[in-house]
Amino acid sequence: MQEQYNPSAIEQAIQQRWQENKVFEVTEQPDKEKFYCLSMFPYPSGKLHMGHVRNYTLGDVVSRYQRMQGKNVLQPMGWDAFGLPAENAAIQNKTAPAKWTYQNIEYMREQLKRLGFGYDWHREVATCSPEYYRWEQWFFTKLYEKGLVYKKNATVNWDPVDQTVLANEQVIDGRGWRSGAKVEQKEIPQWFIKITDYADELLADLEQLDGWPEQVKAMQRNWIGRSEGLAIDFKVANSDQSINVYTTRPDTIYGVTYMGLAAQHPLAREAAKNNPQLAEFIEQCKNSKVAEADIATMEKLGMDTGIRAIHPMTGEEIPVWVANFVLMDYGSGAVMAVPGHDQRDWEFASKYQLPIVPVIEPFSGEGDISQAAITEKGKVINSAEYNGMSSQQAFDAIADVLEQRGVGERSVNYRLRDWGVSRQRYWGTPIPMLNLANGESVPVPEDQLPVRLPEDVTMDGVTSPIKADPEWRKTEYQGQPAEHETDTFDTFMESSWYYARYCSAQTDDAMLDPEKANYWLPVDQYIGGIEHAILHLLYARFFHKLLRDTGLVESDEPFKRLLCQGMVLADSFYREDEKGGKQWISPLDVELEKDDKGGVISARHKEDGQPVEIAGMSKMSKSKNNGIDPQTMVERYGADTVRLFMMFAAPPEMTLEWSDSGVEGAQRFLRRVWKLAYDFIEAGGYHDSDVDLSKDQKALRRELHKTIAKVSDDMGRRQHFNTAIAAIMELLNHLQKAPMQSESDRVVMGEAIDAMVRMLAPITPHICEHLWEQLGHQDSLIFADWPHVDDSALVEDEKLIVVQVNGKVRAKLTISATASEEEVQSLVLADEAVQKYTDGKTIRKKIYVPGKIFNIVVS
Ligand code: ANZ
Repeated sequence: MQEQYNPSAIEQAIQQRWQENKVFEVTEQPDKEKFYCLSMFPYPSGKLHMGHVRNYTLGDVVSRYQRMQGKNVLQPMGWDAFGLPAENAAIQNKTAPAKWTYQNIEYMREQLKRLGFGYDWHREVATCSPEYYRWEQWFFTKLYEKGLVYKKNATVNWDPVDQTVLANEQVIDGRGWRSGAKVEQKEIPQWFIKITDYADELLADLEQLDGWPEQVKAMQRNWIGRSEGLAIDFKVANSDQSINVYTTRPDTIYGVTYMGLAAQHPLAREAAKNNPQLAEFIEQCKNSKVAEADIATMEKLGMDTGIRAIHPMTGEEIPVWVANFVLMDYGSGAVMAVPGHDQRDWEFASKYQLPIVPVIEPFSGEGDISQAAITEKGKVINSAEYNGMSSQQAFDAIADVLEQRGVGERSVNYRLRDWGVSRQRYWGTPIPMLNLANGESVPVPEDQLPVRLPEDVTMDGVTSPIKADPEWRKTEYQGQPAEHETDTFDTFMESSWYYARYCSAQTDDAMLDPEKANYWLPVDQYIGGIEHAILHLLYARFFHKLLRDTGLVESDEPFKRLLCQGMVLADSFYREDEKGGKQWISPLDVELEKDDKGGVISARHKEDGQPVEIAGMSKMSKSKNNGIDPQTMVERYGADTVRLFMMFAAPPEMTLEWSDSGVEGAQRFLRRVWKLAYDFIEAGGYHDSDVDLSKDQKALRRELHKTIAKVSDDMGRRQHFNTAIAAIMELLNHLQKAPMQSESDRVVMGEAIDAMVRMLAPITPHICEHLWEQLGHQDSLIFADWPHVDDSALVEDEKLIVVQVNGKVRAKLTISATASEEEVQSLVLADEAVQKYTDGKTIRKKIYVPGKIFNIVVS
């Protein structure tokens, strides 16, 4: 064995061996417990960043740990390969998006292998390959047949100069990224999937997900946004029309002082016919796209339509306004405005001097209606016979009355909208629909799937190549000319079912082989970034239910346990340029001066030695030039060190601060492990384990088994790998101090090194595999058992009892662990050091804390 630890000499050889022996390739073994560990697949952007490394190290540690528990572990990897960045890169580099993407995949696959992640590569999927997306297309046509897919008009960002639709990312300050033209809102037909049909189930099934962070479940709940309310018809004065509104607060109905209509509301359009000013205002509203999230902060604008509505309780006439904060696609596109108790209504009323009437006295007694709306519930006032009721009582009473009169209906509303899946971009899955001459749309027949996306294209930066090519779309349907849909799917479609495809990646005659899928699913541990807490997870949960209802899987939910890892941060540095702008300097180019405690005193540029400004820790990003390239770190320190540092620096959910000294510390630790094993082997190892152990040897063994117990709990149940590593480090300190001269010394040492190597194996698999072999094991460490706790080793023969007299420590006695209280007492009282303080005094009290402290009170 080499005396020095040299990662580059061992890591690649070991990776090679894993690959040759296909140790990570798995098949279904019905008699063995399975464990499916999945990390969110990357977008093939070009190279890995530290966020990936953290995510994938966590997944690999969990996988290897579970394998050592004897489970049949599946850990796959693939590529979320469609998306806009490939189109931008293609324009910049004058290559086709496909070529750019496949090159990136090749490169990043090698990077993953170099980090030693144990993936079953024969299940690799790239979502841009026809073998993958053909099943997505097939599934979409099945959903169409089930009535879960429909087409409707929806607004898109329209660049009037380039005559093209823009993705949200391509709109910068309201203008097209390329043309600089003011972006307009345009309605075009688009495809939707009815996720709202599953809103109730998506909400209810969150209860099953015990292994998910509470915070993520709360985000899902809010996104689905179930509310209970009342739909009410307000009659329009001098007309037989009425305005239907949805409200969650019928208890405030006596506080309605005006109505608000969305700009696209049919009544608003009608009123605009002979009111050019109103028509112009509506036109303006059309061009400012409002996301629900912006409503609270946007400037509230409106215009009186001249229409009057009749209040259903008081019979009074109230004005009807068009208001920009009312959304057409929520509820019914109209609101009964209660400015006293709704902040949006309050801002609007304040601006246009509409009356604000308080009808609720909040339970807390707090709030000033002249400053802001009082949104808290409370006791009803100014509301005729309902005065004095609570909000809840008034809700029920008013809802009853309006329902009886046939102008109200209790209803449940969801904030969740149907999923618009049409994108006007090129680099995506072609939507498998045909447009017929008569205006109808039909799904592409199954035997004509996949609808292939041409890969050998030139991008002009404006129009999607499949839209620009008049030939591509031409086809036939039942002998009649027809055209292929030229829109592609939202890329969330591909990431909604990849986890299932991995289970049956080689199946080429079906989307999934149910037998295989049901063996592996659900995923036991899913790991990824919190940025996917809402949409990706919601869509994947939705798809799983769709797969279930198509008979392809049996479970209700795709991911049993979820871990969202924290961000990776690094120090950032800058210099100001002449214009006062910040020039960000890579941490690799900066030399730090530190005080004795490791605190940074100053920072200088390595090149010119001149000082640079320290901007503190922030997320590794291009904009702050503080990304640390994993490749460079692996080349410098080896994969094991990078992995160890990542797992040691913070618990998984917390942010992780990159630090050079931390990485070096990780490397030093591995050197010490290596050295200990080297010394042990040089000392001759051991040959006869049937030896009697001394007190010290037993104590060391106890230390070892205490560590195994803690590390097992930290790694398995708590998933706190950093404290597991800390415990192993402590164990190493003990081992380094222990002798190796005698055979019995080495018996204990051998057991300890063996266990330590196994405990570190999930985290630093290369060095451990090498040492394992050097220690004389024939079989790979990959399939070794996790070390077991020997309970008998934990039993202590003797205990240290602290003796206090009148609260002061006067003696420490080592007493047999099995001694009874009487025996302990007689030994304590007979002790010379104790007698010095008790002689000639009266013992008033004796208190024994078993195995720890003996208290004596004398006077
Ligand atoms: C009167 C009222 C009084 C309201 C009050 C709230 C507080 P959630 O909980 O999100 O479902 N609303 C209804 N349709 C709307 C639309 N198309 N655009 C904008 N706002 C709309 O919200 C339901 C509430 O949002 C409804 O209850 C309505 O305002 C508003 F003290 O009605 B409320």
